[in-house]
Amino acid sequence: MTSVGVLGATGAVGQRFIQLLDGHPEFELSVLTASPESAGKRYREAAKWRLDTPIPEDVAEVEVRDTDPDEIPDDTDLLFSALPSSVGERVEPALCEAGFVVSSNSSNDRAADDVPLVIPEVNADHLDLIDVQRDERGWDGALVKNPNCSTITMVPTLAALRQFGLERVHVSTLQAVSGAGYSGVTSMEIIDNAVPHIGGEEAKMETESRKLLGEFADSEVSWHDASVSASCNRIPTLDGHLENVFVETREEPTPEEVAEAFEDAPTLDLPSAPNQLVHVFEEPDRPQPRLDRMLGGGMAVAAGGIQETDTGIQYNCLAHNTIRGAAGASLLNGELLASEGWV
Ligand code: 11C
Repeated sequence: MTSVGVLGATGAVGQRFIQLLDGHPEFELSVLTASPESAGKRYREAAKWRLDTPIPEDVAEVEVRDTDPDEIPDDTDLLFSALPSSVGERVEPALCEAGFVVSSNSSNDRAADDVPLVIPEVNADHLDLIDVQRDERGWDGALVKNPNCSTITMVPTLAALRQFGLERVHVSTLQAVSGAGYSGVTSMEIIDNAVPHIGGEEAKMETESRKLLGEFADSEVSWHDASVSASCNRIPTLDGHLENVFVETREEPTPEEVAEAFEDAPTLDLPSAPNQLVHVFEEPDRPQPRLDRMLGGGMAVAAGGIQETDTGIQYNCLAHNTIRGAAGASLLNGELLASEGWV
């Protein structure tokens, strides 16, 4: 078994990590960290547990530690990070320098030239940037990132459309409240409302998508030159980000060819990878968050409403934002790191 830890274990994404690691066939949870206020408490006291499964018994009594490299046992093979980015930008590089491999969901450093930003089914080859990281930063450890949840929802579909020559992407999102974390929009406080702006989210979708879709060669990633513009909206859904995507391509695929490309999106033989990466619905009013977010255990992407427009193709896509879009994404990157021998 690979010995793993969770940094920032008490928050919305941290709790998902604990849930997804329970009974994992390859990973054994050995250390939990959180903010200094939680350090020293039992996990069941420190975490205000909000998920629909109980806290795993063997985790409930674990003592939460401070997020400091000295607090992490040397024999921890892999650390998952759900730290706030303001903490992650300081702590994660220090942990990598101390020799730990970190698979992080935090938004810090995602755009850095030597940090692999990875969706395993889309750009697993970008992991080789770790060699650059180790050469240039002198780290024994490594830092790998997964993208933002709204980006993960869309990019598997865009990757499937690369064969038609991606030129321009416009996306408008309808994002669940859980994306704001437990300290942000905590419940349905925005019922009977919608918020037409999510700070920084629009820019992240634009940059992260182009990095993920970029080619890796000669020790660097050349970002894809498609233009991506995003409008991000918060709606009163608990979990699951729904997105309306408009794509312009050099070739003119039919909706049937687009559906086929989605259904043929590659999958991987990793414990948390779904059997089918993109599920295509023929019903025009699907996918919907409440009905479809748990496809593939919450690790699949759903698409529907595929149609031609005057300028290209339009469709809707959906993914579970705290599973495929966050903790599950980091977990899958951890499984990829293990399967490729980086841990
Ligand atoms: C939201 N996507 O729904 C955000 C949360 O960059 O990982 C995740 C932010 C990130 O508000």
